[in-house]
Parts: sequence; C-alpha cells; structure tokens
Amino acid sequence: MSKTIIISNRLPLQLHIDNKIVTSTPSVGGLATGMKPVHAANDSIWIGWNGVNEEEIDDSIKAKIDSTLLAHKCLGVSLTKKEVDEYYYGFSNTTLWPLFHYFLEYTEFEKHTWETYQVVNQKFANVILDTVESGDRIWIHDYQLLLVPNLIRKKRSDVSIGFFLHIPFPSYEVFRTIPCREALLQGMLGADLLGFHTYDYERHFLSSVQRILGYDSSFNTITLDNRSVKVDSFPMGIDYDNFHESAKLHNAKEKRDKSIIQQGLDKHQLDNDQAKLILSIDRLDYTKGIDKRLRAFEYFLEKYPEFKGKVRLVMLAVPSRAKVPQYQRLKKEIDQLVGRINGKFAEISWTPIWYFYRSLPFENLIDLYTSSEVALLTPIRDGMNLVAKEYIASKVDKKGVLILSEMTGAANEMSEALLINPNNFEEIADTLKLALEMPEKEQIKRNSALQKRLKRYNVDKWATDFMEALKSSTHHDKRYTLQ
Ligand code: GDG
Repeated sequence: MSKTIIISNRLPLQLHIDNKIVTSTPSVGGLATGMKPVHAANDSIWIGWNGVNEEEIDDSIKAKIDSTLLAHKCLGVSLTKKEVDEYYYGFSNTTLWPLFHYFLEYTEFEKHTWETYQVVNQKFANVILDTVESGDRIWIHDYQLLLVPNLIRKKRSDVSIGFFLHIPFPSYEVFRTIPCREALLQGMLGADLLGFHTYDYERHFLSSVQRILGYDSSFNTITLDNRSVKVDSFPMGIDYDNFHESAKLHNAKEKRDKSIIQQGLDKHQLDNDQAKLILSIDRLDYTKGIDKRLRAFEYFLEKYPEFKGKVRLVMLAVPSRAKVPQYQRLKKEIDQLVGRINGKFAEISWTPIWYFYRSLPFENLIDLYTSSEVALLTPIRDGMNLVAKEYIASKVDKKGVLILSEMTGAANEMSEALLINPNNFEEIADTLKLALEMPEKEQIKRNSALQKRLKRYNVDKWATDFMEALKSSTHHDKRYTLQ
C-alpha cells in the first residue's frame, strides 16, 4: 500500500532531553496544525530535523530519540552544529528569508552556507530515499528544502512529489539577484505539483522560470523537456472550529478575562481599566513590521490625543531566530521604541503599550484574541498570516475589528478587514480611529462574512485540496529526469 511522506525542516514534535531521558511535546504553529489530518492518516510518516546537534549526543541517546520519534510516526534527520548554523541560520534565514520577503539590504550570499544548504538538502533527500516506495506521495514544505524535490526526482520516477512554499515567492526582478537562481528553480521543478499561498506568488514563480530557465507555461502547467509540472495557489486556512470553540469555552468561563494580559497590574487598576485593547501577535521578525507599527501607534496618539488613556496596544512578540544578527538588532530597537513611547505618553494610571517578549500557551492566545477590540497586523511582507484568521475565528459574538496589511497573503481573502499600507502612518492612524469608533452592527456584518469564508476554507480543506491536486497531476507512466 502506498503511503504519504511529509517533509519539513522541523518535526511536529519538540524533543526534551533531561538526564538521558527523552520526552516530547507537540509543536505549536500553523504547519504542525495544518498537516495534522494528513499525518494522522494510517499510512503516513513525517521527516524533519530532530532538533539536536549530532555531536552533542551519544549512540544510546540517539537510539532513544529515534524510537521516541518513531512512536509518533516521525523520522529524524541528524545535523551537526555547523550544518544547523550554515544551512538554517545561514542560507535559509540570512539569504532566502530576507530575499523572498524583499529585504535585499539584509540578504547575504556566502558560498560556504550555500554549499552546506546543498549538503543538508541531500541529507533530507537520503532519509526520504531510504523509506520511499513505488507509488508513495511526498509532500515537501518550505524554503529550507527547495532542492529536495529534484534530488528525489533524479532517483525515483515512480513517486508523486508535491512542494508547498509558505513564504512569498518574490518578483523576477528580486529573485534574479541571487547567484544560485538556476539551481533553486531546478530543485523546485523536480516536483509534480508546486503550491503557493496566492496567485501573485505563483505568477512570480512562473515568470522567473520562463525568464531564467526558458520554460514556458500554459494553464498553470510548465512543460519541461520530458514531463510537466503543475503550479497552483492553495491559500492556507486555520483549524477554525478549534479557535471558535475554544473562544466559546473561554467566554463562558469569564466574560472579559484580562487576567493574563494584565499581569503586573493590581486589582484596583484592573477594576478601573476601561482602555480598549489593540492587539498584535507575531514572531519577532523584521518582515512583520513591528517597528513601523509602534511608530504608527505613536503617531496615532499624537494626531488623536483624545484617545490617550482610552486605548492600549498589547503587543506579543515571540522570540525567533535570535542567533541571526538582524534579529538581535531588531529586538534592541523594539525594546527602545516601546520604552521611548511609554515614557513619552504614560500617566500614573495608564501605560500605552503592554509588551510581552515570550511565547504563550494556547489558552492565553485565546484570551488575547477574545479580549481585544482591535487587531493591528502590519507586516511589510507575509506569505499568508494565520494570526489574522485566528483573531476573526475567535470572535464568537462577531465583534472586533481587524486592521491588516495589504502586503500579507491573507489580505487577498479578507477584503472585509480594514486593509492598510504598513508604510503609511497617516492611513494607519486614521484607520485605527475608524476601527475604534466602528458601530457594532458594521463589525458584525464584516466578521460574519469573514467567518463564513474561514470556516469553509479551513486547514483541512487546504491539505485535502493539495493532496487531491497532487494525485491528479502525477503521471507515473513516463521516465523523466531533470539534471
Ligand atoms: C509562516 C509564514 C504563513 C504565535 N505566537 C504564539 C503562537 N503563535 C502561532 C499563531 C499562528 C502561528 O504561530 C504564526 O503563524 P503566522 O502565519 O502568523 O506566521 P509565521 O510563523 O511567520 O509562518 C506565514 C505561515 O508560515 C503558514 O504558511 O502564514 O506567512 O511566514 O498559528 O497562533 N502560538 C502559541 N503561543 C504563542 O505565543 N501557542
């Protein structure tokens, strides 16, 4: 019987090694949740980096790790510290991530990290090749593994290969700047099906393939010398029912439970606090526009001083890639900005920004979503942005206003949100005022339409649509290779 093999940089499990005992907890985040139904099916296996440095563990721990992973239908790829540094922090997150998000000034290209990226992609491919059998379906995820499709294709013509990119694919003018552009495209073209969040990313990819490799496409299909590759958009959804039902439970517990958010405030302040909450949640990443959001909020308080004491920005920034210098600099900048803005506007009974630099458990996330009157999400570029969808899904009474950057993939599907350009502070300030004053009837109307769509195009539908398209775009009858 054929099986499905899922491949991503990280596994849906996090391992903990304490005193030679290995335990695991499920990972949080969009990919782990999204692939759950596919992975839960009897015949599937998930391959990813096991999360530890190869040289730091002995054979007995390695065996324990492997058996823990296997119990959860996972296979681990072992990487050395140098490989993690150069493939993950280096080429993936200092070259591809900034380039694909249009941050050319942050994009570094170094020969040795590119070489390690190739070595590690081959390591992933080897683990797949050891387990794949004729007729299996392989679903590879994201920018860390762009070369894997063709590394498999070169050895196996009798399996289906799908690839999904979770971040934007940039325009040809940006993509062409990377020295190894041909190799990256050829790596991806080993797949039978290539999926993107939006039609625009798909269009950019097709244009790069045409202009760099000379392959034409028609009706979403690229014709290579001896086979074809299907390219399509599959906007990723969320586990709508989980967010909606959890929010319902949370609301039933306490009408407006600000307990988590208001850590550090005493009872007296809590009782007297009437400020409307403006929420933002992101990994601490320069693509998310956190610095601009803070500056826009400062401008809003200057332009509309009547809101002083009446609103509060609750900003959750989740630690991310703290080894990469640009992320360290960003952290410093955000710390300083929050300090400066709070220092400038704070009163004895009111602080304009509550800033949390940590990750929170799921229940607290629901607490934040349900308690906030407005969500302000201002990425400079974002493949999709699941937080926008989760915020709307959590609004059981349909009250709440989403302000969303038009540079996110999610904006394409969420036209009822208030869409803004994250570089336009004037527009953000005016939109914040509009959101804070929006009549409830209008909020309910907008959110009803959004919820209906999010419930229908949920994450199960995303995964099922992709797998169905993979089945129909695979033809095992030809022998083909792409060099
Ligand atoms: C990449 C692309 C694309 C966040 N903080 C906590 C927490 N989260 C969860 C959210 C959400 C996920 O993490 C973040 O997803 P996003 O889509 O917003 O952003 P990225 O991490 O950048 O993801 C992005 C995505 O892949 C999927 O394709 O949408 O464009 O960049 O689910 O809820 N979860 C918990 N505690 C936190 O503190 N439990």
